[in-house]
Amino acid sequence: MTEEQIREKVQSALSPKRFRHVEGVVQTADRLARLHGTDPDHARLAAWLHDYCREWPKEKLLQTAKQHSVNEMFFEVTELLHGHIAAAIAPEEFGIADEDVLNAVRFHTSGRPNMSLLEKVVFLADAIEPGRDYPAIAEIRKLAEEDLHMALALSFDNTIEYLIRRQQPIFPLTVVARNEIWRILKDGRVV
Ligand code: DGI
Ligand code: FE
Ligand code: FE
Repeated sequence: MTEEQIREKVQSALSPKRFRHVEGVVQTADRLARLHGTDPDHARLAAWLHDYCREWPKEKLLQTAKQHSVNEMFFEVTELLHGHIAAAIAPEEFGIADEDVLNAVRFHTSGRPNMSLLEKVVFLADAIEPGRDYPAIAEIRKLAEEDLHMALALSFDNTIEYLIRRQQPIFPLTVVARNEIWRILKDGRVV
């Protein structure tokens, strides 16, 4: 499939508002990939796909997750399933087989420990695309250009704070990922 064909297929699966979000993530992922030295074509591809299943009803997400043997730990917070399902059906529906691209789609909501550079770029692009707005965004946008890990750490903290304020469950892997990034930053280790 060409990028234009992928774009049209994604557009037909989403509301206009969410499709504009996806276009914003594509642009931002492309720019961050160039800035931080990972493949912009892979970043754009993952960005196009990341919310392909975002508007599916919960029952369809759960049923498809079972069919595709998505690890049951991800059933616990259904908000996380849309990335896993998009990654599970992408080889068949879009002809995409690159594992790094699929993992960037899979983990774009929760993050995980040991994320690849591509996973980090897509995760942050989703958080800072031009259509997003929340109190910490200006700082995270600025850091995303200068210090990818600091931007990621603040983005994790921001998500966790938001979930706590709303009395929502926090997915354990997100906490592990958040702790890992802060440890890397405080130890001054380069990854
Ligand atoms: O799909 P998007 O809206 O672009 O953004 P997303 O995939 O990052 O997040 C989807 C939703 O999932 C959003 O409303 C926040 C929520 N979410 C993210 N991490 C967690 C979470 N919800 C719970 N309950 N727990 C989490 O750890
Ligand atoms: Fe999403
Ligand atoms: Fe998104």
